[in-house]
Amino acid sequence: ATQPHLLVDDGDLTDIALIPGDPGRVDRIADHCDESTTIAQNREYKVVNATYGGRELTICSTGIGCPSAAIAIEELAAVGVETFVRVGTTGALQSEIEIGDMIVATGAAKNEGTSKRYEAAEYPAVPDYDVLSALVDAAEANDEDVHVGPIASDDAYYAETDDAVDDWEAAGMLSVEMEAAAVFSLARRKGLRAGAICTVDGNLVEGTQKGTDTEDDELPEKAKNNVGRAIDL
Ligand code: GMP
Repeated sequence: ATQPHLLVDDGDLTDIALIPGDPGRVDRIADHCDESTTIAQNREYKVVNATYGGRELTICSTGIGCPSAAIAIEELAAVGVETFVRVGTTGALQSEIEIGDMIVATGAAKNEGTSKRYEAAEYPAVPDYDVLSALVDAAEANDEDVHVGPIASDDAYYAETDDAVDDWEAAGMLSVEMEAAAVFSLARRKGLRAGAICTVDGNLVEGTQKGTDTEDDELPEKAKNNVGRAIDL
C-alpha cells in the first residue's frame, strides 16, 4: 500500500537505504551514483533509487529529529527495506575530534522521546554489528579520519547547554546528532539492520557548533567532501 508520508509503494525501492537527514543531500549523494531515479518527494522526505558500482540502492531523507526519522524507518521497512545506513552530520563532543572527521556510532544515547514510545530506555540503541563493522572497515580503507564510539541523539538542538555538553563529554560520547537512537531502536525491534556514519560539522566543546560561525555552505572542504564521499564507503 502507498505509505502516507513517503508516498512509496510495495516494490518501489531496493533492500538497502542510505538515510541522510537533509533532502538536499539526497541529490548530492545521487550525483555520486552511476544513475538515479526520483521515486517520490513529500514534506521532508525525498526518495531516490540509484545504482552504484552495479549495486542498486535507495536514498531517502529522514528530516530532522527522531519523530521524523521513525516515520521514515517505519514506511521504508513497510515496503521492504532491510538495511539502513544513516549518513548525516554531527557535532563533536571531544576536543581532539576535528570538523570533517567521520564518526561511526557503536550506540546512541536515548536523549530523545521517540524510541521510548516504542520501548523502555533500558533497551540499547545500538547498530547492527555487521553494518557497524562494514562502515569501520570501509572508512579505514578510504583513509578517513574515523572515530568509532558512542554518540548521543538529542531532541533539542537549541537546548544543548554547556551543562549538557559537559555531561556528554564526561560520559565519553563522541558527538551529538538527532536521529540515530530512533533509527537503531526501530531497526532492532523489526529484526532489520542499521548503522550510522556521520561527518563532524562543528565541535561543541570547542565552541564551534554549526550556525554559530559556519553555514553549511561554508563548511571546510574536508567536511563538504565527506558528505558526498559517504557513498564511497
Ligand atoms: O542541525 C541539526 C541536524 O544536523 C540534525 O539532523 C542532527 O542530526 C545534525 N547535527 C549536526 N550537528 C549537530 C549538533 O551539533 N547538534 C545537534 N543536535 N544536531 C546536529
